[in-house]
Amino acid sequence: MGNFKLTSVEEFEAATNRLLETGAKVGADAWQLRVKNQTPHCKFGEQGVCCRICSMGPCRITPKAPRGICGCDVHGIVGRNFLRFTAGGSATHSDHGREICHTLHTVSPDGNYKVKDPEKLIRIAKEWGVETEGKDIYDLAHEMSELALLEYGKPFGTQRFLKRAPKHTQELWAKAEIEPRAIDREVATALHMTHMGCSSKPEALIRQSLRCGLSDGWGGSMCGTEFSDVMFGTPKPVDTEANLGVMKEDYVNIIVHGHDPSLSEMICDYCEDPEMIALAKSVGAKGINVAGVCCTSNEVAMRRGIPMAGNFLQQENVVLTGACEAIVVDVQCIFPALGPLSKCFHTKFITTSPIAQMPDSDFIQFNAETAGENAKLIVRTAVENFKNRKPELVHIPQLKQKATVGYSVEAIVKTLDKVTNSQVDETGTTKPLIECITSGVLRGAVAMVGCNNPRVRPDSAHIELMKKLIANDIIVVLSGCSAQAAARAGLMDKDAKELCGAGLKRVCELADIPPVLHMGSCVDISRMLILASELAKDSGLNISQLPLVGCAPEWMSEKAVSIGNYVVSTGIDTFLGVEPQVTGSSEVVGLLTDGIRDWVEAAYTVEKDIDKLGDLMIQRIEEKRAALGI
Ligand code: MSK
Repeated sequence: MGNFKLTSVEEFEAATNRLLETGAKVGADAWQLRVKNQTPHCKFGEQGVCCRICSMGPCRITPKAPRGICGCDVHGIVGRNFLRFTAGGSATHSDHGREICHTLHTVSPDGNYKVKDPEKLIRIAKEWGVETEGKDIYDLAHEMSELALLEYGKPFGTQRFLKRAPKHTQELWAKAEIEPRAIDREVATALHMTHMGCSSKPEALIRQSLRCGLSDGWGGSMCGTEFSDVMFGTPKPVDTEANLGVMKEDYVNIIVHGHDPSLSEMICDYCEDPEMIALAKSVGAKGINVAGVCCTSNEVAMRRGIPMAGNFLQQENVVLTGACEAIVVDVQCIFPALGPLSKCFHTKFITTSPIAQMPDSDFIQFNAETAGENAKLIVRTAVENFKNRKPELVHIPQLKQKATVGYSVEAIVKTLDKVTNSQVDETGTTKPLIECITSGVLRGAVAMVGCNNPRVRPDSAHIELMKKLIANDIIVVLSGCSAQAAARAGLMDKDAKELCGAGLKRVCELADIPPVLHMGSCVDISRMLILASELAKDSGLNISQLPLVGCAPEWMSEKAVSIGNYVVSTGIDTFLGVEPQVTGSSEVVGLLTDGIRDWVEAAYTVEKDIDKLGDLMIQRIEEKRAALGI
C-alpha cells in the first residue's frame, strides 16, 4: 500500500476556500455565493406544483387552490412537469448522440476523423443486419451513420438497439407499451402530451417519462457512445491523474469542458503539435498542458489518459487558479458564470457550439468539416494568452491522485476474465464476474452516476457511499461526475484495494483493477445497460434479479432524470440522494417509488441521509441474493 492515502472532502474544501480568497480579491462571483442568494428555494418549484404551461397562469397548487385554472389537479401538474424534465434530458443526451452520428458521416482515411475501431463498427453493422463483406470500412461508416441518424426520426418501428436487451426485458417493455420509437418522436410526444389540454393522468405521464428515458439510454446515448468508440477508440485501462494539482504552473493550461469528444479529441491532437509546442516555448512556457472538467474530461481521460482537473462544481475553480489560459467548452453543464469569472482573470472562455452560446465568451465555431483548423486556432489563442497571466493571482492547489480509467464493457470483460481463467478468452463473457458474485466473493454491484449538487456537500455523498460499498465487497462502476469524485479522492488508484472487504480486495489483486471502475461520461451509462444485459444473458437471470442497483446521490440535471428513467425501466432499482421535484403529488411519488415496479420490475428509492441510502442499497442487494439463494 505504501504511502497511499485518500484525499478527503475537507482537503477538497480547503483548496476551494483558498481559491475563493483569490476570487474575492478580484471581485469574482462564485456558486457558493449564489447558492446563498437563492435559498431558501421556492417551495412550489421544489414540490413540482407550479404550472407554467399556458399563459392563463402560472398556477400554483395549495390546499386552498387545489386545481389550476384549467382544472388540472396537483397530480397532473406534477406528472407533466416530471415528463417535461425527462424530455429535456433525453433531448440533450440524444442530440449529443446525433452530433456524433453526423461526425461519423465525415470520416475519411485522410480527414479530421477516422475509424479507429473498425471491429466495433463491423460488429454493430452485423447487429443491424447491414452487409459488411467486401465493403470499404469508410463506406460502411457512412452507411451506418445514415442508419443511425434515421433512428432519430424513422416513421415506423422501435429503436434498433433494444434488441441488445434480454428477451424478458424486451417483453416487459412491449407489455407496458414503453418501447421507444424514433428518438425525436418520444421527445415530441412528451411535449405534446404535456401541452395545455392534453394528458393530466399521472399514469400516462409517467409511462411516457419511462419511454422517453428509454429512447435516450437505448437510443440516442447508445448511438453517442458506440459511434464515439468507432471514431476515437473503445476505451481500455489507462493511467491518469485527477484533481486541480494536474494543472501546471509553468505550462500553458488548456481546460476542455462539456461533453462532446469531437472537439476535445482534436484539441488534444493540436496540443501535441510541434508547431504549437514551439509557440508555447516562444512565449515562455515549458509546453502545453491539457486537462478536463466534467464529461469531456471523462471522454479524453478514458481514451488518452488526459488528466481530470475536476467535476461539475469545480469548473469555476480551474479559472480561480489564475493559471488557466483557456477554458474551451462544447455543450452541457457549463456555468454561464464562466463568462464574467474569466473576465476577472486573463482566462479566455471559448465557446464553440451554436447549442451553447454564452455572454462574455469568445465564440470560435467548431465544425466537423473544419475541425483541424478550428482546434488549431483555439490552441493558438490559448498559447498566445500565456503572456497575459497575472503571476500574483496564480495558485494551483497541490492536490492530485493517481487513477486508472477506461473500463468499457469490452475492457471489463477482458480484465475480469483474468480472475478465473489463466487463459484470457478473447471473445469474453461476463461469466467470471457472475462467478465472483454467485460465490459471494463479491456481494453485488452498484452503478453510481451523476452530478454534483450544492444541496449535497459536494462529492461527500459519492465518496462516502463508495467507501461503504467497497468495504462491503460491492464493486462499483461509475460514470459522469461521480467518476471524477472517485478519481480525485484516490478511489481509482489500484492501492485503494486496501479499503475493500476481503473478497473485493482479492478480485482487485487478481484482475489488477481499482475497486471502483470508470465507465465514462454521462452518455456512457449506456455501457452500463449493456453490461447489465450481458450479465443477465450469461447468467440466465432477468436483469431485475441480479444483485445490482443504480445510484445517483448528487444528481442535478434533466439528463440525470432521463437516465434514472431508463435505468429503472431496464429493471435496475435506482437510489437517489436528491429528491426529484415531484413531492407535491402522492400519486406521482407512489408510481415512481412503487407503481412502476409492476411494469418494469424496478423502482426508485429516495433517501437524503447518505448513510441510510448506502444501507438501503446493501439491503436491496442482499434481498436479491437471498431471493436467488446465493
Ligand atoms: S457532466 S450531467 S454534471 S454527471 Fe456529464 Fe457531470 Fe451531471 Fe453534467
